Parts: sequence; C-alpha cells; structure tokens
Amino acid sequence: MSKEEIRKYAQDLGMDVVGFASLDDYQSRKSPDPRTILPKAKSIIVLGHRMIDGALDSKNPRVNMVGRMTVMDTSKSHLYLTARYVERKFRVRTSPVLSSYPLDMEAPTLGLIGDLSLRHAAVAAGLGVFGRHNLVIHPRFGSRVSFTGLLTELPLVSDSPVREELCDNCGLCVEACPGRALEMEGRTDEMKCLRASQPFGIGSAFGYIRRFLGKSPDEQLALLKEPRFMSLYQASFIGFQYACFNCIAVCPLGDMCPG
Ligand code: B12
Ligand code: SF4
Ligand code: SF4
Repeated sequence: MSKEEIRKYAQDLGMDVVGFASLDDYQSRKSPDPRTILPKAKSIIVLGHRMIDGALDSKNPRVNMVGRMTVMDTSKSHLYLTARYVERKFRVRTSPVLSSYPLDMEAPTLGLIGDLSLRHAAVAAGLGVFGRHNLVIHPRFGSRVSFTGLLTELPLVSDSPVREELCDNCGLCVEACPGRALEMEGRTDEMKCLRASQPFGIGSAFGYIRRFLGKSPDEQLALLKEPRFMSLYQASFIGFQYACFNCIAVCPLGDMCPG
C-alpha cells in the first residue's frame, strides 16, 4: 500500500520513473554501506526524470549542459518534496541522495564514488539494466534518465527486476566516446572520461594554477584575461560541467522525439 501511495505522489509531482528496492537487493561493491548514512535504512526509493531530447542532441555544449542543469534542479526539488511526504505520512526517516554532487572528494574515493550508487539502486528497483556504456537503460526511456534516491526506514519489497537484455551491443557508444573511456567491457575508465567530458574540470584548474604560480604580475594579468580562465571561473559556480554526453546521445534505445 505505501509503495503505491508514494509512487502516485511522485508521479503526480512529475517524476517519469519511480521504483522501490529492499536494501537486501542493493549490491554495490564499491559504495559505502547505506546504514552509515541512515542507521535503520531498509529500502531505497529511486526516482528518475527523463532528459530533454533537444538539449541532449544539440551541437551546442552549453545547451547540453542546460539540459543536465534543469533535470538536476527539478529532481532536487522533487526529492525534497518526496522525502518530506514520506517522513510526514509514514513517520519514518529518509535520507536523500542527489543525482551527482556533493561527493566525497577526499582519498581514496576522490569524487568518483557516490554515497549511494544510483545505477545499482535503479537496477535493484526494477528500473532498468546496465548497458555496454555502463549506464542504466530503462525499458521505455533508454539511458535518457537521470536518477536520485531516497534511503528510507520503510520495509518495502523490491519491484520486479527487468529481465530482458536491452543493450544489443551495437558498439555505437564505444565508438562515439571521444576519450576512449569505454574500451573495456563492464568498466568506464573514469580518468579518460573526465579528461574528455570536463574540459574545465579539476585537471584543467590544476594546470592553470600551476602555470599561474611563479609568474610575474604582468604575466599573471595576461593569464587572467585568457578565455580559459573565464571558462574555469564559470565552471567554479556551475559545478561539474560536462561537455560530452555522447554515450547517452548515440544510444538508439528508448523512445525519442522525432528529429
Ligand atoms: C562519480 C560519477 C561519475 C564519474 C565516475 C563514473 C564511475 N565509474 O562510476 C564520472 C565523472 C567519470 C562520471 C561520468 C558520467 N556520468 Co556519472 N555519476 C557518478 C556518480 C555521482 C557516482 C557513481 C559511483 O558511485 N560509482 C562508483 C561505483 C558504483 O561504480 P562501479 O561499481 O565501479 O561500477 C562501474 C562499473 O563497474 C560498471 N558496472 C557496475 N556494475 C555493472 C554491471 C554490469 C552488468 C555492467 C555492464 C557494468 C557494471 O558501471 C560503473 C561504471 O564504470 C553517479 C550518481 C550516483 N550517486 O550514483 C553518477 C551517474 C552514474 N552518472 C551519470 C551520467 C549520466 C554520467 C555521464 C554520461 C556524464 C554526463 N555527461 O552526464 C558520464 C558517463 C560515463 C559512463 N558511460 O560510465 C548518471 C547515469 C544515469 C543512467 N541512466 O545510468 C548517474 C547515475 C547520475 C544521474 N544523474 O543519474 N560519473
Ligand atoms: S561522457 Fe563522453 S567521455 Fe565520458 S564515457 Fe560518455 S562518451 Fe565517453
Ligand atoms: S549504444 Fe549500443 S552498445 Fe551502447 S548501450 Fe546503446 S545499445 Fe548498447
């Protein structure tokens, strides 16, 4: 009963996919134990929003990023509202996990492991299966879905898993990856992905700072006028800023607006 009430609440808010996983079915070897986040956690509610086709497929990298930002902002409010709804209605605690950051940026995880693996949670909640691009493919929306999660103290049973093998191994995602980060099956080379997809990420910032230090005041002024500094400045308040969405964009699975 509580599952259907929560599903209806979340769908009425505008969420495209909602799934439930008992903690017993969530297995993510590298991720922390969810009970370190919520000691009496028993289940995970996984919420998903369909991405915007015209943003994802645009040749304009800023518009690609706007698509990501809109989905992240919307999912943030929806996650808050759903967390409050569950806490109020069922008198249990919930711990929300956003779609991307904040992340533990310190060693050994270095921002590469989330507090909850939303892909493993989505699979356990019957929302899809892993594809060759190591993203979760939803039966209707393909990989054009962004997830958030809610750990809860509610004892919920998992939704039925997706049993079909949705990915047909066509290899388009592997070929389209500019960083060659998907060459090895079952593993994304994070550093290769980061170098290609975040041109103004932390690696670029380190390189810039290294060049900046030890320069004369005039040379430093010239460096501050470089377009690269302006882009780094913008990334510093936007957050992790992606310039590549190819592995999602080229995958032909899922329904899409005709284009
Ligand atoms: C850190 C992070 C990254 C890092 C590191 C990625 C990584 N190796 O996990 C970097 C910066 C490289 C990255 C890149 C991207 N990310 Co990212 N990322 C995350 C984040 C915040 C944490 C991931 C995590 O904890 N990983 C550590 C552990 C869990 O990974 P792992 O056990 O090593 O599993 C890896 C492999 O073993 C493999 N795998 C594991 N089990 C299985 C099982 C099978 C059968 C197979 C085939 C593979 C497989 O998949 C993983 C990829 O390497 C999540 C959000 C979240 N909290 O989950 C988003 C998330 C995974 N990212 C997402 C996306 C969309 C992207 C990008 C497309 C960026 C973009 N432009 O938007 C790329 C795609 C890269 C790719 N094809 O793998 C989405 C995926 C949505 C979906 N439908 O699956 C998530 C869930 C965020 C969201 N908003 O929904 N990401
Ligand atoms: S986001 Fe881009 S660089 Fe990263 S794995 Fe996907 S296609 Fe490759
Ligand atoms: S592009 Fe092809 S190989 Fe890659 S995930 Fe989609 S169906 Fe699988």
